[in-house]
Amino acid sequence: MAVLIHGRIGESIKRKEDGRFLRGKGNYLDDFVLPDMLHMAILRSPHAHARIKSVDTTAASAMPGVIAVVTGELMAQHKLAWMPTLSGDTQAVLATDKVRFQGQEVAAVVAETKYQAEDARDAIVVEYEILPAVISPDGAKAAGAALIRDEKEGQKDNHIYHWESGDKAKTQAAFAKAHKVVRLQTFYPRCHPAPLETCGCIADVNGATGKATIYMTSQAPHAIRTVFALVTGLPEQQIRIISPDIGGGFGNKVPVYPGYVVATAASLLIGRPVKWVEDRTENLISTGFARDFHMTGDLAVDDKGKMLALRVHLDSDNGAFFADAQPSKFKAGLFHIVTGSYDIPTAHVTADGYYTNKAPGGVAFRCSFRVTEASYLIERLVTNAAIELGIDQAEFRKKNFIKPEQFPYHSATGWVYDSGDYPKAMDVALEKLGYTELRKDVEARRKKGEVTGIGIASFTEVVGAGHGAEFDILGLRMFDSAELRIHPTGKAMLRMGTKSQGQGHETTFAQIVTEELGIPAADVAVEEGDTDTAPYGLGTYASRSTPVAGAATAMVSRKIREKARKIASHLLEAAEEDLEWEVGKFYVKGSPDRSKTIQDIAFAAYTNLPVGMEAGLEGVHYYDPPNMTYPFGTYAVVVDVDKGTGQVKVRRMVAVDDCGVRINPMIVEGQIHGGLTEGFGIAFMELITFDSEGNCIGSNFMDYLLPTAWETPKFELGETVTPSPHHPLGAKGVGESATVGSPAAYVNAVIDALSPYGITNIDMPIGPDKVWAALRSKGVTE
Ligand code: MCN
Ligand code: CUN
Repeated sequence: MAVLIHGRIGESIKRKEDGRFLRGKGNYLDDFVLPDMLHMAILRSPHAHARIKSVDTTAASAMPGVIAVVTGELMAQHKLAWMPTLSGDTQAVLATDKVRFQGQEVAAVVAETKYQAEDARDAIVVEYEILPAVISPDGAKAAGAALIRDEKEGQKDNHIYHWESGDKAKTQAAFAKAHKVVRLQTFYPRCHPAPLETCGCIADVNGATGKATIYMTSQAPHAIRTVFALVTGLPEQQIRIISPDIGGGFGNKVPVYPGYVVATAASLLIGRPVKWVEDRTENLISTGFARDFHMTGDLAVDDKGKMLALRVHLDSDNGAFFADAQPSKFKAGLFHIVTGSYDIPTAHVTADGYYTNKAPGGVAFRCSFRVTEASYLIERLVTNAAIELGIDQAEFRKKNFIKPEQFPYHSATGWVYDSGDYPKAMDVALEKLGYTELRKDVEARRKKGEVTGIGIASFTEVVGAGHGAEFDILGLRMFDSAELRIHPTGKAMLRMGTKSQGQGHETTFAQIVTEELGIPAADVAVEEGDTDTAPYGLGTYASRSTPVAGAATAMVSRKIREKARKIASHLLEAAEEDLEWEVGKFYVKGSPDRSKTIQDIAFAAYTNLPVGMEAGLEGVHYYDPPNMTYPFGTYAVVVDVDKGTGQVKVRRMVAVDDCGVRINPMIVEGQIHGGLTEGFGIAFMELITFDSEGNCIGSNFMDYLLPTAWETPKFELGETVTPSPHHPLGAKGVGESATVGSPAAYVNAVIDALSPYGITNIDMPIGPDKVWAALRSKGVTE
């Protein structure tokens, strides 16, 4: 009889980590207090662009409790005034020559208490000569624009990169034959991941042993260890990065920030631990932002409504330093996915990156390396095209979807989609929504003068980088790892190269071990984030943990199962070939009573081994996936617009996701709820913008509006399951899907509602002011 083993794949078991989180017993960075610890505060530039004439630290140095005042000049003496970025550019650690964005790090104070450090910081006197600020790619291109990176040899303008993908000639030829070309010019504005916990570190360099232990809010501790070793010259075994519990990352905690470098240098020089924790404004104005893509898309369609070709140009606003985190081959990230869910025969994409006087970054915020922008553009363009062609949005999509039998599908930009069933996900969504009836209802309401509409987005994502040959960060191949040790009593310890920030890894990865070995999930401890103990991995972002480290966990479990079979054969005195595996035990074929559980076998691995066999039951696996995984879904939104105020109300939001096999359905739904909320925030509320002098507007939660349960609509979820053919469990990543797919659905609904008035675009966030102005511009009043 099969025994029920708690926590297998598909079971919505409660999150193991929540016991400590719900009791306020998590261990976040700021909870750590080390003996003799000092505190650091950073002085930031009030100007977006200015030459530094002088930095006077005399008064600050004399303030109570101050141990050191660190300037760019001091860092330069140690060759640490500049550091490399993830994109192979350089970034100032502390400014020496100029400041290039508001909030840039200029100097730091290390003192006995945080308050003393902050008071002394305010006593540093910096003399600036203000320069004109560049705040957009258009500004960066303009004749006579201020040269931002004048310190870079050979840099004569503000252009960073040009990048192309697809087939230009073939695309041009297809456009020449088109029945109709629909154009959408749209801006995906700068927004910010804004995790509840801001970024920070405690650097503890031990003067006696030379070992640097750095507690850090990092999504990728191993990669950071290697980068630190390369930048500082410290031997890598002497560097230990510990990422404790993380209070949300959303991509914000991937980059290396100047504060980490300064705190580490300060600890090294002073010989005491140094803690640095950002406040909210510092987080919003200086750390990894997201998007800021200005996009133009042209879609060529034939007279039967079939898509013929796609042409896209984008200008990317990268801020003052090119610090976008993306695989080094892909300058505009994975924007290649811009043909989305559609069988478009040919496409051509061009991208140009520009320096501006804004904070650097660019990859953050549940984005899978710019898939978000690509998905937004194609889904907006497809709805606009349907409206312009007079075809139903859903029908136009169905007519052009990649068909289930076309997988593995080779996209026009050279990518191979692993699996998908787009029509099915759409059908489930339309059914749930009651689409046919709703469309009639929309028509009826419009006749009564109401402004209402339905928006659809049928997104395709690409997540789970590597494989390592194509995907790397600074040359480090994007594989990932799992190390599993089974203790004599049958309990287990699983360690991985990834790092949860709230995604529930301690639960879901234990469930993979349960599925593969039959050890109950409660008996499997999962540990991540300590580079002294965890196997090497590239970390958690791009929804890669399940596709890569999850696969590694399955593989290492299977390796261990093979050794377990040998031990079972010894214990049962039966040939290995005569043993059958059933989750949790081996039994002799035909005699199910003659069996040994995984716990019996684990004990034997330390007490009663076959002659000549190595003791123990453990292993490690480094998994380099053969391909990415391509989760997808259809989101549908119904909105009502108040003509008088421009207020948009989301009446319905249906989200059907397909992420292959779901390990823990409840956690997956939690991920989707979070993503739909963030997508809602981006579509309607959140904006990091700048005035003409480069002052950041959106530097606090009064101006940068995060949605709460009050604003967000009720989410109605659905699912389909199309396994990934190359993942050992058939799972695809899901952590970013809802943030990627939902903004276009929300905006499409608004555009559909406004389409009778000839309105084709409003840039996010769609506040009532913009809707009101758009309606008034078309002569619509109350
Ligand atoms: N999962 C599952 N079945 C699947 C896919 C995933 O049960 N088929 C589970 C996983 O096992 C994991 C969770 O869902 O517990 C998310 O898995 P995955 O899609 O692999 O994504 P990652 O774990 O790599 O998380 C990264 C992703 C990213 S890139 C951002 S940004 C983001 C996101 O996750 N940041 C988050 N979700 C977040 N959720 C929280 N609470 N906090 C963040 O900072
Ligand atoms: Cu781009 S945000 Mo997530 O990949 O950490």
